[in-house]
Amino acid sequence: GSLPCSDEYDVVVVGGGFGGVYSLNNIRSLNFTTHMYEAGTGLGGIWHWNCYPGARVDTDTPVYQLYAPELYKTWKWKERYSGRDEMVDYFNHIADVWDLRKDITLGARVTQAHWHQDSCRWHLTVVQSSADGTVYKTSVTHCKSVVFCTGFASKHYIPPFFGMDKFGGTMCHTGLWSEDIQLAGKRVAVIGTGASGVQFVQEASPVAAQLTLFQRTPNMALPMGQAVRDESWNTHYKTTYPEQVEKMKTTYAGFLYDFDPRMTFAVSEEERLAFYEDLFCKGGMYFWLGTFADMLKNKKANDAAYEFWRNKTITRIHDAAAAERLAPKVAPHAFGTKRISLEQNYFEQFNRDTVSIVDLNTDPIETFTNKGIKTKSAEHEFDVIVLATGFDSVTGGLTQIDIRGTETTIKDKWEKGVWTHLGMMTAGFPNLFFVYGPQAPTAFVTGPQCAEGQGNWIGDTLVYMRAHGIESLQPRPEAEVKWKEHVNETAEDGLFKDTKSWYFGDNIPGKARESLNYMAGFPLYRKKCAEATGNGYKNQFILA
Ligand code: NA7
Repeated sequence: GSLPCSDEYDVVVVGGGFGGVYSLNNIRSLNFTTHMYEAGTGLGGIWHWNCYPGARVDTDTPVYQLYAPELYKTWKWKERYSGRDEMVDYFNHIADVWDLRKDITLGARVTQAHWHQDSCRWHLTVVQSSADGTVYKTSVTHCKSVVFCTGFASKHYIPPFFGMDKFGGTMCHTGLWSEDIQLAGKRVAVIGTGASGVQFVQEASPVAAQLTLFQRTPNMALPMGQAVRDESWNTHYKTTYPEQVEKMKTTYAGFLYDFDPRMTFAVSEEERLAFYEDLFCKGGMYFWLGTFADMLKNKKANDAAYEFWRNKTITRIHDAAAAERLAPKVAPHAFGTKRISLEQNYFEQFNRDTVSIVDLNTDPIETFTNKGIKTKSAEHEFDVIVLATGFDSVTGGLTQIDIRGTETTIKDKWEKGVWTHLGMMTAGFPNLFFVYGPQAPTAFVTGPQCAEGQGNWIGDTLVYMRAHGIESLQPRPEAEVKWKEHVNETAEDGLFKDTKSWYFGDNIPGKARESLNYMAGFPLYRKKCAEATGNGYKNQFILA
């Protein structure tokens, strides 16, 4: 039976990360009645959940923040790359300045969203639970529009290793970390070498009695170049921040730098190596997204970048066998076509007697045991097994919820591939918006910038609907077909498509292989979003 409606809003926001807090404030300032439900016990989204030791932002300050003057003028950053706890503090700052908490229910997971055509309303089922997971209330909220801000990494992925249930020690996925887990003096296993695995390894290695990394693919990690942000830095950047923000809007990934227009081999070898060196020393993503224009497009240019990276990296690792595993002579895939992680002494950890690597390509996991992990060649004993195995990225946050539109669910509609318009709406699901989702620049732009760019488009669309008495708005199916063509076309241009990665859904068995991101950069994306509203939205949307 269905529960009676307990709350009614113009717009409900689901999820309290960057997308959610920005949209909640924006939508409220546009005079809609609104409310946010967040499954976690605190705000921050990914920064709330990923509390594993070492969790840290890979985009530098002051880029990685929302741009509202009332927020940045009253906040001071501590480091160039913020740690997870600082991000949680920052979200509390946002909630204070914008007075958000009165319109937020924490510990409230939206498990169902069903469209009711007769009333043109979404009926949401909201399940509230306490910190220990005990459900204490299930209720129904009605709203005209809903904005899912569930992020690109809210559904964790645990591979089905044989015998997992046999393990008698502590086992945890990085995205579901519990701060109670002890690592000091323990024998620790880490599976996975994405951003989470790299950060965890470099943090846990110094304290663990023993750490074993189970690696399938080495991470071509770059030196972070961490730095302190002192009082004078904080004062200084604020004097030019508005101009910096304008600059960010013009670059590919929303950074303060962009690809260099020169081609790799258009300069002399000496010049090229000096440029690489400079990028490397700058730290962060410069060597990835601030390098020669053809690095991610031309195989030879890419090989040159890899060679430089490898030469830099192997000098840091004492043991030749370990060096070959972490930075092999033959690159396992084109440099930078999987998400690059930023590291702080990651490679030096493998110089410790207590830290080792198992190469899963030659020594695969056969089974978990009561005491640890048995690979083809050996049996390892552990107290803690850390699963840094990633997420059902980009789509999982939406497909894991029972979202039913006019005809079907999002999960079923996307069974064989994603269909969206502008990566923000999908046909058959009127008045349903999503932020930081599929077929948007999600993995290739900073979270805050995406939250604002998409959040503003959604806010403007809601205002347009209200002003014109529109009860329902959804993309035309033909607009989706065109968007998919455009997304796929832009993904063809470059080396990314030849590498198996979560960018293309390869990490989840059975997931359709296609570009889950819009890879043509945020500036062009903004332009496409603006164009789509032409002729009163009528060219690309069905209005009723
Ligand atoms: P990622 O980047 O998806 O990394 C997951 C890691 O887990 C990756 O190294 C995988 O190896 C590994 N993995 C996944 N399945 C298996 C199996 N079955 N066996 C062995 N190893 C496996 O997730 P993160 O949490 O690190 O980072 C997510 C994003 O957060 C990141 O990209 C940033 O945007 C921030 P593979 O590389 O596929 O061989």
